[in-house]
Amino acid sequence: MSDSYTFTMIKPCAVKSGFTGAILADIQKAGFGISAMKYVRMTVPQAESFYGIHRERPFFADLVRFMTSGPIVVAIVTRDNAVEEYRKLIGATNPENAAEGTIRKKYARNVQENAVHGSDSDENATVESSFFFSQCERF
Ligand code: 3AN
Repeated sequence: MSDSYTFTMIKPCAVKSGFTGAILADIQKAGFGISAMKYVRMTVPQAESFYGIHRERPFFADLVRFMTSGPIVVAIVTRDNAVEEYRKLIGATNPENAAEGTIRKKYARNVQENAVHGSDSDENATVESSFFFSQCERF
C-alpha cells in the first residue's frame, strides 16, 4: 500500500539522551517521509488515555510516569506498508530481543525505556495520529 502511514513517538529516554536527530535520520534513511511532527510533553491524563489499552497491566503506572517525565517527539511517517515496515525498523519491544541495526537495539535502554513507539495496526495508526494532530497539522 503506497502512501500508508504510521504514528511514532521518540520517547523521553531517547530525547534526553540526545538521540532525536540520529533516530530521525534512521527513519528517513529507511525511506519514510514525515507528514507531521512536533515536540510535546504529555500530561498524566493524556498518557493514561493514550495507553488506556494497558490500564490493567502491572507496568501501567510506571509507563505513565515514564512517558510524562519529559518531552517527546511525535510524528506521522509515511511509506508503502508503513505500519509493518516501521515495526521492522524499530525492532522488538524488548531491546534484548531486537535485531541488530534496529532503532531499539541501538537506542533503547530496556523494555520500558525502549526509545520509540510505533503503531501496531493501521487502525491504531489512525487513532494515535488523531490523538496528537489536527487536520491542519498534517501534510
Ligand atoms: P510496542 O510499543 O512494541 O507496541 P506494547 O504496545 O506492548 O509494545 O507496549 C507499550 C509500551 O509499554 C512499550 N513501548 C513499553 O514502553 C511498555 N511496556 C511493554 N511491556 C512492558 C513490560 N513488560 N514492562 C515494562 N514496560 C513495558
